[in-house]
Amino acid sequence: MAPGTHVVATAGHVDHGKSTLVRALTGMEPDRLAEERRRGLTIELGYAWTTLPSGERVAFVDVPGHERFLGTMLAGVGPVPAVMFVVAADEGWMPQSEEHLVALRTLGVRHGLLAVTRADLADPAPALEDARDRLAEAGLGDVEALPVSGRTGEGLDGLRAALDRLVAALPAPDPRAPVRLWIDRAFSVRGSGTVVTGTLPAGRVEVGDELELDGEPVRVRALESLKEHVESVTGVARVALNLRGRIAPQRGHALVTPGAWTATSLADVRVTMAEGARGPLPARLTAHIGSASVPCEVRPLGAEAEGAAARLRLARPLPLHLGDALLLRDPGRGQGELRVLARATVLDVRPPELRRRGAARERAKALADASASAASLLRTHLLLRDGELAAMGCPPGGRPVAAGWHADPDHWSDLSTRLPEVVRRYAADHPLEPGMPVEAARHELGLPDRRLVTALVRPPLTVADGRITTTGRVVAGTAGLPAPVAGAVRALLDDLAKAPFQAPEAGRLAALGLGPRELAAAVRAGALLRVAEGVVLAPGADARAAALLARLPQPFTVSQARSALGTSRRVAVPLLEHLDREGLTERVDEVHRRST
Ligand SMILES: Nc1nc2c(ncn2[C@@H]2O[C@H](COP(=O)(O)OP(=O)(O)OP(=O)(O)O)[C@@H](O)[C@H]2O)c(=O)[nH]1
Ligand SMILES: [Mg+2]
Repeated sequence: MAPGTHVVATAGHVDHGKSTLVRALTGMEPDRLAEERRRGLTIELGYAWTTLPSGERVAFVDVPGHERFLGTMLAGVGPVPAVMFVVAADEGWMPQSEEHLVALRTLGVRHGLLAVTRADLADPAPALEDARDRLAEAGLGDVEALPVSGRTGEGLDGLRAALDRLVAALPAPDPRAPVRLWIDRAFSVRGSGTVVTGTLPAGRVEVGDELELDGEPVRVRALESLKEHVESVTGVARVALNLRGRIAPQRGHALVTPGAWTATSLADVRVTMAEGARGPLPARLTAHIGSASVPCEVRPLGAEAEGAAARLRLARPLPLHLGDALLLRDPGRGQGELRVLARATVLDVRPPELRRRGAARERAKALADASASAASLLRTHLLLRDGELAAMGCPPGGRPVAAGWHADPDHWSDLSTRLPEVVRRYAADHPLEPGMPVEAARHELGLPDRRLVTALVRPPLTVADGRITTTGRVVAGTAGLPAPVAGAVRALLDDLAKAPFQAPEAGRLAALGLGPRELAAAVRAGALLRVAEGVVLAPGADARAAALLARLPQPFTVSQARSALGTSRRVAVPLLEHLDREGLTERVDEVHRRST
């Protein structure tokens, strides 16, 4: 395999020797500004690279340690998968060491090594042991820890070998992943136009590619990685792109594969407080992801006891996927206070509106079990297209129900029981028409695409000439019944449409003139479902009940089933027995059943 390139960010307290070490490893100057050299302080992100003994190449993003530049530090570390954590032997662990570590932990950085610099000034052992323990505790694992001196060169060969082991252990990013390149520098070059640089975390960019910047198309005219012209580059890599397009790129904006991300300023998230931070969160914060830092408002959705679901409103839209982690920082806090407050894990990038009373709490409950998956998204959105799921970062797992549409299984089974009812009611209301127009059924079921309706059609329903016809008697329903019976059954079905499991009481049946003989005829015609003597429901009520029961914690009791279905024991007991016979539920013991 050809040698690859890797990107490693530095981290650590101000003046602990990050830039000196990068300079000693690469022979390149990470502090390019005159002011930086004059003050001996990193202000802007620095970039330098070298070839390791194995032939692998590693680029460093050198970050500032000064507390005033935490935002810049986060922009540098944001898109980078690994870190070289620097602690000075003569000073040991310091406040910005801590702050940087909390930030790395919050961003989910899991790979790194520890360089204890300035080992020529003091015994490195105490600082090394202390820092190694802290890194392990922060989720970086049992990192390699090496004493080095950027001044004397001591330990540098060992550090190069350790860097080789670090990059060899990094997971290989997917070259087919959609591109999201967070811009960390943007400038104009006379004669070539706009150039942006950034760390490409995954995916592939090629000369000629069309990407998007804030919704505007841009064309990649030329490409460089580590100052060499290339035709294409795959992540992880430092890249410079020469762009054509009507754009004014800035740090914190991202170049993305068109259609592969959801640009949103509203996201539902799970908030995890940073180590050492205490809630409640202030309402106004700064969200960091990649090289972006965006003011935001956080609205907790549930009571605190119900977990940490929140709605994030960003001051400008960002291209996001489910599972993305945003770091929330309090821009208002002063010196010595913990400013990195929390991690916000994205759970929905198209959150539903919360209009009704109690909607926020309900949403919080739903988000408590949510994960970054297509199944979880479908529970909220019910129906989504392939492309929508991909743009939300959750490629569909299962098969589409129709023409690129994916459905929540419960919703789909609910629709498939509702369609025959809808068709039957239409036939009753329009006795002279040859069937229900597909478009009318689409409208009635509130579906976004007619192809979903045709996918729901099962025998005895069929589609012909844009209409759903009811071929057999089973759905023909009331059509074959004497008019008074048909009318009475329709009245029952109307009741049942409102409360599907509240079987009509004997008094109601008698008032409608439905005696045992009339009921038997209606059941034979498929217009009613007989559950037990004198207990009738609408056809399909059994499948609908089974779908609802499948959502209960398993196994369940009669009384749990009864309250889930909103009915009485008079109906629940025979209905469950009916479901047992149909194989939709089964008995576990004397009192429990489960869904099959
Ligand atoms: N004796 C000695 N001095 C060092 C060593 N590494 C860095 N220094 C000195 O420590 C000071 C700070 O070094 P930098 O490399 O600028 O530190 P930094 O971590 O990049 O600082 P910021 O970027 O501002 O956070 C400089 O005066 C360096 O010369 C070392 O290994 N030994
Ligand atoms: Mg520096």
